[in-house]
Amino acid sequence: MRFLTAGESHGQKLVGIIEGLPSGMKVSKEIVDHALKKRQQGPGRGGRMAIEQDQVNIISGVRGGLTTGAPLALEILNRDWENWERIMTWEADADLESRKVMTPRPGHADLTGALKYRTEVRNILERASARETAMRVAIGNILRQSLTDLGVEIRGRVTAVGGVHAKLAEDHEYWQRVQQSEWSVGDPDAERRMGELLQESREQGESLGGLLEVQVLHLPAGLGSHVQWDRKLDGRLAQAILSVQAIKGVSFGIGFDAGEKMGSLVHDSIEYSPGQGFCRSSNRAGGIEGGMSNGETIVLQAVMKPIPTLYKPLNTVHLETKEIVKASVERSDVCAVPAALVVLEHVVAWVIAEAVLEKFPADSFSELETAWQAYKEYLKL
Ligand code: EPS
Repeated sequence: MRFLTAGESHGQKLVGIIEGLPSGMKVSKEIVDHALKKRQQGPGRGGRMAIEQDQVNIISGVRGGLTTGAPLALEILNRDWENWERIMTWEADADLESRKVMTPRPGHADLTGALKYRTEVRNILERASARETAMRVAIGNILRQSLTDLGVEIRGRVTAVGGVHAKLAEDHEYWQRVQQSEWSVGDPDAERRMGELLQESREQGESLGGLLEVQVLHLPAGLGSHVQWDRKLDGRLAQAILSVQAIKGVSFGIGFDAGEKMGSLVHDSIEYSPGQGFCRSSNRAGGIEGGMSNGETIVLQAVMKPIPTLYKPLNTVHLETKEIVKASVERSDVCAVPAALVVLEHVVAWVIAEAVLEKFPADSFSELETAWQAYKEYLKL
């Protein structure tokens, strides 16, 4: 299974193709659109999100609500295109001058991309933009829907924004608060302080990053493999997470604390109960050992840097004059941590679905479901 996306931030549309899906997977456009809407929200979003109303068009590969096994093609239109058509058109008479960027923004792909591709900065930033993540959410959501049908749940929460840390809990009420929170935070007090910090950042022309956590529940042991570097589930999840714009680090379970503690305080004892199979007494490993899911909840954390477009810009060098000047200011978000959480949940869904299909290769969802159930029975040993 594989996918590709294409599309510029201010181009006509984003497109995506998924290939290698089994037939018979249920696909709901409403569920995809709900995820797309959630990705657009959050208190720190800028002016662009008032223009867009992301919705997916399913072009091929689904009939009567079920995948057919053929490549699935998707598109999401950019409503902002009508303001950018003369600038972004492929036609030879495109207006290449009026939105030319000569002062690359530190922290973005602008400068290195322009040097590498020997092209102007706009050609780089249009594709480097996090706009592209809308399509990755749509693609991940198609797979997430089938994971839900198999009983796998993926959920996420924002655990800190700009140094304000939320109190964490695992109970149902807490997770309901996360669901209802515009920050995806389960601690109302932290949420209030995040709001205040956002206001301060906006006034100061600053931006804010944060910490995020994604969990995958009800996954059987044995997805991924220890035998080769590129089959390890934690390595594959890490790659997917780090591919999301502005994400700079990822860890699993107790994460970097593992380097600070004795082994007995890091590893999880193995337990067994008849009819239930093996489990762990704790989950410090975050659900992955030896590059394989171990049957516990997968728990991973990620760090998002503050968005590098600053309304109070840092210094840069003018590409022509080579003078030190202020970096260009493009319209941007002040904080997109809650939006990034939606993206992380969906890139995780893709990797997990890929690992499921490797363990249970199937041309139809019913074959997959049969093999999945049989394996889960076997694990009860
Ligand atoms: C982005 C800049 C802003 C964000 C954009 C990512 O867009 P614009 O330049 O049009 O104001 O809103 O995010 C999205 C469009 C999106 O859908 O998430 C950037 O430079 O990465």
